[in-house]
Amino acid sequence: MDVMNMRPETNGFREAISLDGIWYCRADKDGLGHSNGWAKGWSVTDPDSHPIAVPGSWNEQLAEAGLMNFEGPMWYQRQVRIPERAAGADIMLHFGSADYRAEIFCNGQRVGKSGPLMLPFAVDIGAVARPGKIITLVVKVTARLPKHGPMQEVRSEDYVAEGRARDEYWPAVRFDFFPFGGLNRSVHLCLLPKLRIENVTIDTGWSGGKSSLGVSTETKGGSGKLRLLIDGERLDQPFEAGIQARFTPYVQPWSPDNPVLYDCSIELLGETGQVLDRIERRIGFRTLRVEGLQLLLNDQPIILKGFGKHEDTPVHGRGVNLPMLVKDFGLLDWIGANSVRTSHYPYDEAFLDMADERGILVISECFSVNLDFRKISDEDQNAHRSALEAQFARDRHHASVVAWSLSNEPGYLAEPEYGARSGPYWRDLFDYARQLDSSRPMTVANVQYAGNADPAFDYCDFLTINRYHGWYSEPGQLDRASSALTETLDDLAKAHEKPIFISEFGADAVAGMHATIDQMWTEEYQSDLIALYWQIIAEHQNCIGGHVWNFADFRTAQHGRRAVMNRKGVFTRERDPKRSAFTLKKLWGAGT
Ligand code: GCB
Repeated sequence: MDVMNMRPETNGFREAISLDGIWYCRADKDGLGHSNGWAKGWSVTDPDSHPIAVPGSWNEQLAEAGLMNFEGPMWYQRQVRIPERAAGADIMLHFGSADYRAEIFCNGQRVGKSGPLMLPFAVDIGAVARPGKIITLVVKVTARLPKHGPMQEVRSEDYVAEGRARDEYWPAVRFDFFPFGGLNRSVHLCLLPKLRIENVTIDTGWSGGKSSLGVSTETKGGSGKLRLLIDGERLDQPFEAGIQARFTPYVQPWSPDNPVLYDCSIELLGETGQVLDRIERRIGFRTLRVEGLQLLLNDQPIILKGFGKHEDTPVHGRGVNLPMLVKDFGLLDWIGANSVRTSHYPYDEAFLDMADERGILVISECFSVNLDFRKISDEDQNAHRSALEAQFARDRHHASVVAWSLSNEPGYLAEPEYGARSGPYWRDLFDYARQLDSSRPMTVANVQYAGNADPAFDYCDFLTINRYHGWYSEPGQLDRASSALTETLDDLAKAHEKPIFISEFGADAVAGMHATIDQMWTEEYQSDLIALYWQIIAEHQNCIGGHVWNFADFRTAQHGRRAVMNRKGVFTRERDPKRSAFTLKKLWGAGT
């Protein structure tokens, strides 16, 4: 397995061929796929073989085939013709992600597996793929989480160990988002030069009226000098692989008001100066940093206005849905938002490309949810580190990514015995994360029931809190919710000289439900609660903004607390506005 920070790209030196389209899949309900030889492929006319769109989750696509709640393994197959021109190239497969885990087979031979969850990986298929020939590509995907990872999962394995039926519980209790399975992001066949650029790190900044650019590049298959071009213009002398080259190009800063991007090319040069390989990225120059109680973007104070989101759309599930991506950015603009947290996992890179272009400030979150300090092990912590490495490697060159969230709602801190474990855990993890990237603020989203004394706060650059006064506590009581929130903010402000960001607040509203009183689940209650929170955020000296939970309604596992979906969306799952959307549009200055 290769954790690739190398995106599939096509230029004169490398080629990425899309394998998106209709594949075939087969549910392995009895775990007999291997013994049945499915790794070699199967006849797609078999009655239990289904056509399936990639990218896309299998759940809603194949609900009528009884696979809505299927947790995997699901076997995918398609034929791939390896072009004649692949001769002399390294032949790789690149997956945007396979959720949550996958093993890859070519002509029946196992060629690799996925890496950190919800992130890209690549496998070298050169040993099997022959130029001019067709291969049978089979991918075994499971939506079950691994045994170890930076999340608390109520693992179906644990239920089985307790003697209960797996199906009795799955997927009812996993997180508050549906565990959509499948090849949710694009798949590419990549032809790469044998001597090539790998593992590029690009960091940009803007402060004191000056840009900064740090680039480090490794090569594979040999060495050579490298050259950097911005918008086609060469910067300085060629530089060596493996060291960080620093530049201060004459450019304009990137910001939400003026999201200026530049084409950055890195070229690998041969002995006589000829170009052997090239990679291209769109980059922008900006710095987000904390000073006192403020958040400064390019040295100017900024208030974050926006949402926590999910990758969740009808039928696609967690699969990339480009028309909806375009619409969502249109709606962010319409409502006057400037910021999004990629709750609760790294999103498809197309989201970050669009955020770069549209000037949206992104807090990029690691897939770490409900970390359970009662059960935490070294393996879990190692998995957390690897997840951060892979996420930073993929995302750090994006101008829009201005902060990292290392985790959402680590739990059980309130129990003293477990609370004691979390301090050292965060100290080590923040240290490690800052060694990887010291250029951005870092934080962890604290859960309300863990209280205000979270040991993670000591290591956060700004405090991040998810609060549901007026919903899970003080239900239906906006006055009490208001005092409880103010008290929380004052407590935290007293204990820490740091800015505070409310990364989640909101209320469920079923579109079309109305009332003249403070009635939960109505559009009026959701709208009034959001307006109340925003007033408190705007007035509190420590507050650097807030994200409403959630941008849109999203599917969850079935649960008595959920009416099919989590209805905290300001837009419905289809993106129709609820009353709160118009309220926010006014509050965020985007007009009426
Ligand atoms: C939270 C979680 C989020 C849930 C939300 C809710 O605190 O971070 O994943 O969806 O609450 O609506 O319960």
